[in-house]
Amino acid sequence: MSNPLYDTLLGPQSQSDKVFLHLPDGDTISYAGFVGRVAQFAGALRGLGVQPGDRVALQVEKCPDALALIFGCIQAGMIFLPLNTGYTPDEVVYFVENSGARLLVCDPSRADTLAAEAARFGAECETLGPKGGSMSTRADAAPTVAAVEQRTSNDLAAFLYTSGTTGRSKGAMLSQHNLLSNALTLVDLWRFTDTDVLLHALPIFHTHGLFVATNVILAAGGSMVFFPKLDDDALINWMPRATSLMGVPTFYTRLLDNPRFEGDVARSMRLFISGSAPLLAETHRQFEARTGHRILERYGMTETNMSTSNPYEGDRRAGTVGLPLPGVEAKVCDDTGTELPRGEIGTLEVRGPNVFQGYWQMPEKTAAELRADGFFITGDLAVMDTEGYVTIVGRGKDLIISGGFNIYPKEIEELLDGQPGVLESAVVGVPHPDFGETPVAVLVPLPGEVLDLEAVGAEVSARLARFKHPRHMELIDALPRNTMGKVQKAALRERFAGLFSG
Ligand code: MCA
Ligand code: AMP
Repeated sequence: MSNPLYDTLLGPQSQSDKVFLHLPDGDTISYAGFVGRVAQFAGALRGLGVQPGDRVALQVEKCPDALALIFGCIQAGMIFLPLNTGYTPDEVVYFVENSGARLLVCDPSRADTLAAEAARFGAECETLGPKGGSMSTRADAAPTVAAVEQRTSNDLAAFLYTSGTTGRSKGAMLSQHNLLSNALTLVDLWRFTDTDVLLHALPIFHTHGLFVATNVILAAGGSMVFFPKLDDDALINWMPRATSLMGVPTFYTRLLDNPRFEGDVARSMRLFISGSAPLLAETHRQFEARTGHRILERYGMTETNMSTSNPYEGDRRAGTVGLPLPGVEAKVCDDTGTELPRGEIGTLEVRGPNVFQGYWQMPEKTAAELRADGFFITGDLAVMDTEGYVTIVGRGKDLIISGGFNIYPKEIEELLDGQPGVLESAVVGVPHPDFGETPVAVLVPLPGEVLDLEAVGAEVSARLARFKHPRHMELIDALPRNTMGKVQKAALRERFAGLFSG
């Protein structure tokens, strides 16, 4: 094979009239049409002088052209890094600099700010959005057939940036094999076929919406209804024509909150999948009571794609993330990596073709998380029962997951600590009915200072993506600390536990 990812996901259907994308307005894009558009983007990228192995940073709104550009990178052998559309220019510039991107493609509305910044790091800037942009115009002028760049399974396909408990984001390097092996395993495990119609309302800048949802549908030759974002009414309107849905838990709580979501609406559906954050067992039960469907929960990470899943046939256990995927080993370990007896709580470690190639230009961070024997230390606290079912019981890492987006308190705390008049701060995740968890910040003023929380909030808004903003900020005289001087975040979590749930 000359380019395994391209050849497997796009090759077989390149001449097919079958619908790949249903757009919410009723338009469709066939497989042949999509493959032609991908070729045009591959041509446009080459025309800009971008070479195989170069990095291409993408901060683009979800639309068919954005997806075609991603696959254009694959066809032309470039490494793409999809970025959250909520990131501020400050955040985007870090990724451009860190990755050494040759090209940044952003929304036309952001080009004025980002082009000059990208140029400082030697990157060209092009635009693409749902209504077009310079990159789409270049693609329009390119032929619908283009050479497929020779790649091997070990070549890198994508960098996905993931934050850490300390310092700034790390670029997780994912090879063609990481992505392809996982997609093929999931097609098999979840029984996807060319008759499937997936409701796709996830963003395409994360593993879930891109490498799980999109790659699984392409590998199966199915179709997807491609929504720009989650809109539960639109999902309900399309559901009788669909077979499957992949979502974060917020998808399911919003559907359950919608009075139009009645059992009959889901009559054609065969599978509802949840992941990226814990699904409450209560949501699982309510969903089954309403629809008769047991949600299939699975577990993964940016660094590993999917690692465990509840079974398609067999017992889908509420509150668990199921069994290790075929070909993936998972064990619950102590700090030294020694496996603990079943039933004991420890850190989950995973190994298999799904596990990434390390963090871009961060060998120490790679060595700290990826053991020499290939096991990746997930940082999730888990327990495995005698049958192999894994339950995630907590996190060893200081991480908040809000509506499926990861937020590292450290990043917010560093920003807050740097504000005038702030002595120190702490950020914790507290339960939120819609997003699962949300950040709350407490700030200790410098002695004798009066802190202006509004000014602090304005700085947070300017610097950090909206989803990271603390939904509540409060002044406090001193942070609760234990005798070792460590901030007792559990006490803060407890103090604010009822803030949004009452
Ligand atoms: C939007 N907002 C959020 C979030 N999303 N705030 C906190 N957390 C969020 N996740 C902000 C908006 O900017 C807006 O701000 C306000 O909240 C309300 O927006 P709304 O329109 O209600 O939001 P939405 O567009 O409906 O989005 C909510 C969402 C979305 C559907 C939960 O965030 C989403 O699609 N999340 C999925 C993320 C995902 O794909 N994760 C997978 C990561 P304002 O107050 O200014 O109006 S991959 C992964 O984790 C691993 C590998 C795995 O296992 O899959
Ligand atoms: P990310 O770094 O965005 O890939 O997020 C990965 C993290 O999301 C994991 O380390 C888990 O903490 C969490 N996660 C993903 N799926 C699940 C799940 N089904 N249940 C609980 N946590 C999950």
